[in-house]
Amino acid sequence: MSQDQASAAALFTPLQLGAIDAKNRIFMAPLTRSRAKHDGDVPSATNARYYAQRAASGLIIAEATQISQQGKGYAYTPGIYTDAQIAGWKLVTDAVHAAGGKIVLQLWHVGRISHPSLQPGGQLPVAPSSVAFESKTYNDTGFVDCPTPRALRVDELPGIIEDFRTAAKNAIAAGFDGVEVHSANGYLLDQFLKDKSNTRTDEYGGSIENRVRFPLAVVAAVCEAIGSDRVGIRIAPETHFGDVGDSNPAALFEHYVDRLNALKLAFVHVIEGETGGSRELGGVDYVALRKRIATTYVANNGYTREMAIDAIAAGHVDAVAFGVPFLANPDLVERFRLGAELNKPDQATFYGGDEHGYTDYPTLELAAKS
Ligand code: 8OZ
Repeated sequence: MSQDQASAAALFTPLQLGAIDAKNRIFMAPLTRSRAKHDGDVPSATNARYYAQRAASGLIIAEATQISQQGKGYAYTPGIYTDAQIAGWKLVTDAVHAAGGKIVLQLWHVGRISHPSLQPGGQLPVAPSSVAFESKTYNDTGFVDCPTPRALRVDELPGIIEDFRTAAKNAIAAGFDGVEVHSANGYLLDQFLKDKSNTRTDEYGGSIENRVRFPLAVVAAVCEAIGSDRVGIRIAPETHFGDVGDSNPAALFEHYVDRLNALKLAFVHVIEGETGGSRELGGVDYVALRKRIATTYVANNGYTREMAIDAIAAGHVDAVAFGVPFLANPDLVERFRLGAELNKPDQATFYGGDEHGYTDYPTLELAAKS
């Protein structure tokens, strides 16, 4: 074994996350691919093949999945609120488990990142506040501007919490090992957390204590539904994705993680810096944040193999979730073991389309034969 392969051992130490045992620390990050069946947003055998190809990952965090039609924000993303969707996801979890992997489902309500064409009855998307913002989404005609959303009434919040609770139970019925609540990237829960998108004057807006109230109620309900040892959360303290932002992200997320600690989650998954962008925004010290988090810390955002080895070996993070590298390299785990070169991803096939750019990226083995 080379010096380099020996140092990679840090990536291959097993890790227990609540009730989920991961065989290594190379996780697959949730990746929106918009390849659900167009009729009913149902996962298919093609989706099962894609995930099973990546089952060597310690934990697959399956793509963001809407908990209701209101929670949908893009064309062709999968749901987890109908019987057909549960049956479709069962194909995926069976294939991943047969290949020796673990898989959790990311539960998603987009809030205002949507368009009436994707909403029940063609209605306006909903959000904590009716604040104009800059973001685009895509429907079956292509990219469209997101309109100014309608502010949710207090009496609508219990229904959304119920939708999350039911979605978590559905995920377990579909064979998932657990769920990750999507509280990042400018979607509904992040919209409540951050003061640029949340201008409410009731008990769900204003102070930090008020802004965390709804997201915490969602996470608590999901924990109650399936057990907190099968629940993780994804946060993005500093992201501006979806035109969110906060005047004091460090204080907001210190408070949020302190409160999440009481729920005894299986893991907290943190996008460090700008989603898909700079890791050095300067507003949050992630090593300090990690110390406040009383459970497993899964790091994400622009990590290379070497950065992951160093961060795990230093004890700064427990596991690293890789997004785009996993998209183009079904055998990323083996490539990391060997220190091998990576396939380059093709941006044109990220969202929508068929097997091309989805299940046809070559493994090292296939590349050697051709
Ligand atoms: C890219 C395109 C559509 C959705 C996220 C769910 O950023 C997403 C997403 C990313 O969390």
